[in-house]
Amino acid sequence: MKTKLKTIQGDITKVNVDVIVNAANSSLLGGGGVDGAIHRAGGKAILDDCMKIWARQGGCKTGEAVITTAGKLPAKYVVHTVGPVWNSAKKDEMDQLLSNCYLNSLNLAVENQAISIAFPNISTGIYRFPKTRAAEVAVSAVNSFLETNPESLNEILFVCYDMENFQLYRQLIVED
Ligand code: AR6
Repeated sequence: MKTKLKTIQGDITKVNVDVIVNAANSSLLGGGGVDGAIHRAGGKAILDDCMKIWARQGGCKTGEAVITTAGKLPAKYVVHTVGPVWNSAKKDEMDQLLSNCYLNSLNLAVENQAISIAFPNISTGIYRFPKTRAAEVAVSAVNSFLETNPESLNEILFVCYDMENFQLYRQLIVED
């Protein structure tokens, strides 16, 4: 079955999918924004797993992704990825790193037998990546994943918290 791509507006901690993606920082030890919301709603089990990863590999580099339990969340797993902190002097590098976040998260989800995944708008909050540019990078990364993996997932969701992002994704995505 071909993967369905969807955009919704809301709180990612409430979404019922196998994998919720977290816009984390390289320490993996929590923070504000969606990261704070995921740790609060999922409980201590998520931080415990993050600390184990931290002890093993010293955190997570920008563009890379790691997987933990989802604790009390409806999801099975949380994939923590670290988006780039926007730097307008390095636009191409920014795009590549943000694209890597989406691709590495999707690959990790598939490796863990997930069939559905939800993404927040990585880097568009505290890390200040321009929203239009971030949405274009996100959609193009997901589309390039789907070219080589058209059926490995049932559903990919973009969960937009703010109206501006929701409108942007609505324009970029043609839902079937
Ligand atoms: N559900 C979905 N999206 C959300 C939620 C939520 N509950 N809460 C916020 N957003 P941000 P970043 C949106 O700042 O820019 C943390 O401190 C928000 O509107 O969470 O990647 C980390 O530890 C925005 O569109 O992440 C890092 O230090 C998007 O999520 C740093 O922030 C991302 O905003 C990462 O910054």
